Amino acid sequence: MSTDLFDLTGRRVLVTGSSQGLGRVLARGLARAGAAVVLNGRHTDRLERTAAELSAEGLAVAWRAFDVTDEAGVAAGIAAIEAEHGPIDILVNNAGIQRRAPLTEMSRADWQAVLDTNLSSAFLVARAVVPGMIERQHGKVINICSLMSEVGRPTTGNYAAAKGGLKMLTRAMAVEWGPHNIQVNGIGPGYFATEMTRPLVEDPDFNAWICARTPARRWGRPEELIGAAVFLASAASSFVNGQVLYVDGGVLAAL
Ligand code: GCO
Repeated sequence: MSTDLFDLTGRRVLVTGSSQGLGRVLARGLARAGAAVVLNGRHTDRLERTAAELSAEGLAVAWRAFDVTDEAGVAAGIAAIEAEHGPIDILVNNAGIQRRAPLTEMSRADWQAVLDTNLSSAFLVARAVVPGMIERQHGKVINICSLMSEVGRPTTGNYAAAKGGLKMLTRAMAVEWGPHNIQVNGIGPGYFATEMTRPLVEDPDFNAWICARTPARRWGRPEELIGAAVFLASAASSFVNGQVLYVDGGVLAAL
């Protein structure tokens, strides 16, 4: 099997929400596969620090701070990236937050913040990036969904609604942009130990429950998502469109 299938050399990828967490891991993994990476987040200091760390490894990294929920900020940010660095060939819509609460106690603000960041941002950023991909007649969009695109659990109703919507938005994007040689797919992480899930990892009862519930009997390691990202970002997935690839240790396969 030629490894060229998975080579991202000469491609530019934007990963939203990539100054830390899974986004940072995905950005580093895609850069190690040959891509020129553009980091994104809201906090300039974090972006500078992460860019310096990845650059010190010899990776091709740039960054642009903008809020993925701000329509004007997204348009300006994408225009600046493409003017300064060149066209975006691969978009990874990774930005996401959690605001856990029972639905009957959830504020409208927490509902809206999760829907805006985890769902609407993918629409706003893709709407700014994809016209260029259409013009060039090639591109990749990867939406970071979740096992909560399929199942929920108490206190994550806003998150599950957003990630469920992101699965369907992935399909909607795939059918509209497929004729332009743009493949749009999702990655659905199961339970991974990150900054966002730290409270869960450190909860002995939750930790025990998740490990028992997952056929792999453990939490995922963030770097275990890189293979799926490289696959969906590369020529190896040129006829894959509208799919969500779950990387969950088997949890969705189990009763
Ligand atoms: C939770 C977790 C999950 C995971 C992840 C799974 O509260 O149950 O935050 O939502 O973060 O999204 O893909």
